[in-house]
Amino acid sequence: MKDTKPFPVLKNDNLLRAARGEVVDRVPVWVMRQAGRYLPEFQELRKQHDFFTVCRTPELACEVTMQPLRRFDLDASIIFSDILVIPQALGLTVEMHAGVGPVLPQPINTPEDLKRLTPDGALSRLTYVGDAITMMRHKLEGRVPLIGFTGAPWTLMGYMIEGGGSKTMSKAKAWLSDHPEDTKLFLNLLTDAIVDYLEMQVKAGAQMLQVFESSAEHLTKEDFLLWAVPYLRRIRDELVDRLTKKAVPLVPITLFAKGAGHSLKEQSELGYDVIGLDWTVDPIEARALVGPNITLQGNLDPQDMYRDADELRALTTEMVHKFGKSRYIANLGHGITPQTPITSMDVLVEAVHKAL
Ligand code: 1CP
Repeated sequence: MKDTKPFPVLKNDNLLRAARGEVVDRVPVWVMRQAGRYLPEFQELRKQHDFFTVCRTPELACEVTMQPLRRFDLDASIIFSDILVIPQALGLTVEMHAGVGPVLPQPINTPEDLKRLTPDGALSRLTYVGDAITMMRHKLEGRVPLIGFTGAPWTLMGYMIEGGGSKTMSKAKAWLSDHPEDTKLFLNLLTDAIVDYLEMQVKAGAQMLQVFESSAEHLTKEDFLLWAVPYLRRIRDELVDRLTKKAVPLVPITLFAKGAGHSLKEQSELGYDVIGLDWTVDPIEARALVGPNITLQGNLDPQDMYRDADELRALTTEMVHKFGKSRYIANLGHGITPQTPITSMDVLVEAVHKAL
C-alpha cells in the first residue's frame, strides 16, 4: 500500500533557499556520488547485494542514501539509484560489473535497433524509484532535502549505443553525422521518458532535481548546442508545464553538463534554477557569464580530496570565497572517486560551512 502520511517538516532548507536565490544560514554543501564506493559500509552492503537490487529495494536504497548523512554534516541527500535505470526501463539489459561500471550487453547498434526499445509502460517499470523517494522522505525526518535525478538524453543515448562507459563516445558521435534523423527520434524518445520520470519523482517527494549531462564533455560546442541543449530545454519546459497544470508545487532543477563550460551563457538561458560546474571552470568567470539570477553549484577538483587537510581546507575556502554566499551550492566538480580518504569529506564540509 502507498504511504500517504504527510512528510516531516524540513529543518535545514539551505539547499532549497540557495537554489531559489534566498538568504542562507550557511553555504549548503553536498557531494556528487556521496553514497558510494569510498564508504566501507557501502562496500560491505554491496558484498551482500547486486547493484540494481539495491536500487530496486527501497529499504536498501534508503540505507545507502542515509550512509553519508550519518557520517557528515551535509546539507542534502540524493536518492541512491543510477542514470541507467531509464535504459533498463526501455528494455535494455544493464549489468554492473565490479571495477568496470555499467555494461549493456545488447547495445543499440543501428537505427533498426531502436525498435527494440519499449517506451510504452517504461514509467511503470520505474515506480521502485518513486517508492524509495517516498520512503526516504520519511526516514530523513526533515533533516535535509532529498534530491532526485536523471541522466540527460545525449548521455543516456551514449551509454545505450556504446554498451557502457566509453573514453571517446565514438560510436554514439558517429550517429550524429551518419543518422541525424534517427538521432533526433532517439533523443526525443529519451526526453519523453525523462519528463515522465522526473514528474513521478516530484510527486513521490523529491524536493529538488538534477539532470546529469555527464557526457557533454565529448561534444564540441556546436554539437552541444545542437544535440544536447534543445532536449535539455524541452525537459525543463515540459516538466514545469505539467507540474503547473496538475497544481503540483515546482521544485528547483539543476543542470550539470560536464565539460560544457564553453556554453554557460546558453545553459543559463534554459530556465534551470541551478547550473552545476565541473572543476575546469573558473567561478568568477562563470558568474559573469550566467548573471546574478542563477545559482551555481560546484566545483572543487575531486582530485583535491587527496591533498592533506590543510591544503584541502585552503582550496575549499578559496573556492567558497570566489563563489560567495549568495546563490551558491558547494560541491565537487564531479563525483567523489572511490579511493578518496573519508576524512577529506569532514574537512571539505567544515571548510565550506566556516568559509563565510
Ligand atoms: O558497484 C558499484 O557500487 C558501482 C558504483 C556506482 C554507484 C555508487 C555506480 C556505477 N553508480 C552509482 C550510484 C550513482 N550513480 C548515483 C547515486 C547517488 C549519489 O550521488 O550518491 C548517481 C547520482 C549516479 C549517476 C551516474 N551514473 C552518472 C552521472 C554522474 C556522473 O558521475 O557523471 C553516470 C555517468 C553514471 C553511470 C555509471 N554508473 C556507475 C558507474 C561507475 C558509472 C560511470 C561509468 C563510466 O562512464 O565509466
